Amino acid sequence: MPIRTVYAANIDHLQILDENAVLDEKLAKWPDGSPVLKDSDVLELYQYMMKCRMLDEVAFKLQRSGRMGTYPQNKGQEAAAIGSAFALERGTDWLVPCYRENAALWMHGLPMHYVLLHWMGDERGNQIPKGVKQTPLCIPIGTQPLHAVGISWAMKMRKEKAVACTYFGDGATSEGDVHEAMNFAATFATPTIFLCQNNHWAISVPRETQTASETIAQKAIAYGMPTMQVDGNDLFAVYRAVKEARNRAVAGGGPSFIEAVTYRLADHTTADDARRYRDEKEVEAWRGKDPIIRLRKYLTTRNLWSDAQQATLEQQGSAMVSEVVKAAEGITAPTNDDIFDYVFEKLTPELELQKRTMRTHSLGQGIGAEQLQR
Ligand SMILES: Cc1ncc(C[n+]2csc(CCOP(=O)(O)OP(=O)(O)O)c2C)c(N)n1
Ligand SMILES: [Mg+2]
Repeated sequence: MPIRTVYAANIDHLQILDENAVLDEKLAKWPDGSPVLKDSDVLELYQYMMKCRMLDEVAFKLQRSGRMGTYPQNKGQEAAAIGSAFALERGTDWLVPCYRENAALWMHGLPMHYVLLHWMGDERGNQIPKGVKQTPLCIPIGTQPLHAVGISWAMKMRKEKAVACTYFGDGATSEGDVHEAMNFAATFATPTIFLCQNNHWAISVPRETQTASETIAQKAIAYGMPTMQVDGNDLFAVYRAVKEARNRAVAGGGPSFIEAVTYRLADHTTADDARRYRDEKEVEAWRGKDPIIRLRKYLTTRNLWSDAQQATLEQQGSAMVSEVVKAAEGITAPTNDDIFDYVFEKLTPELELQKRTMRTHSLGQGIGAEQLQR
């Protein structure tokens, strides 16, 4: 009996707008001939990306001047965030993020200062307003894909035409949770989009050390879901891939995996100094693939964007950023009650006493069992 191949696979890589801002005219159209992204869309999305970058730079300075705890810059990954967010339905689909896709959250209705509040250590930044379909920033690496699968499974049971898109990094794919999430999603055909932002680094661990796989996308093959790699710095490619994944999911086709190949242009967070472990030449090469520069070049070549428009955008952006910072820093101080009010529906007698006295008997402040009974 000859040996048979029982399974063979390949991973497609999609790029539509290349590093030199040259558009693949064929891939930039849907099969019916309509554009994947209209000029007006590209203009709008470019402005979103610029504003995100401007707020990112200011957030960095807030940390450096002691006005914020830690901050992970999104710099370089704006196309992956905005391209995917634009392919999802605001108010219908769920975003289940990590912490490097701020622009997607803002586009789907999160007030921009909430992200700053989060990193300033104010829990109110995590109180997602009603109607905004997203979960708070998730710091425990790789845990949020499980939440996305749970949400999308519920949506499937309720026969809602919606998806949950979860964002995570290359490093997260070494966590068991991500694999359990993928296995469950594919087996139960949940409408989930797994969007891996492969930015080449997990703090100081390079992609090559993270996994022996050639691509991250191929891991999803094992779970039995459609998977592909896209140029994550190419707005068109990210948008197209996520749109296709969404269409498939709402038609009952189950989950998809998308590896967006991008690069973290800044340090891991403000608590990191990437010069200690990565080569400046590598960073320089990726600066040349910056999604914002690429898109501006594209728009300029098509006479859709001018230096004057850029100057106006920068002025508007900087006014907007000041307002966002003002909203975060101007928030009233939390009250003592906030410590108690959001965990239990009804406080236990002991917590009730602590709330009333702002003391805990375990610290020997004279509040004992007899007071608890009153
Ligand atoms: C469960 C868990 N383990 C470790 C950490 C510490 N940690 C924070 S970020 C990070 C690297 C994450 O890398 P990646 O998933 O590629 O995301 P990126 O920061 O590159 O966007 C690690 C290990 C954590 N937050 N959670
Ligand atoms: Mg990473």
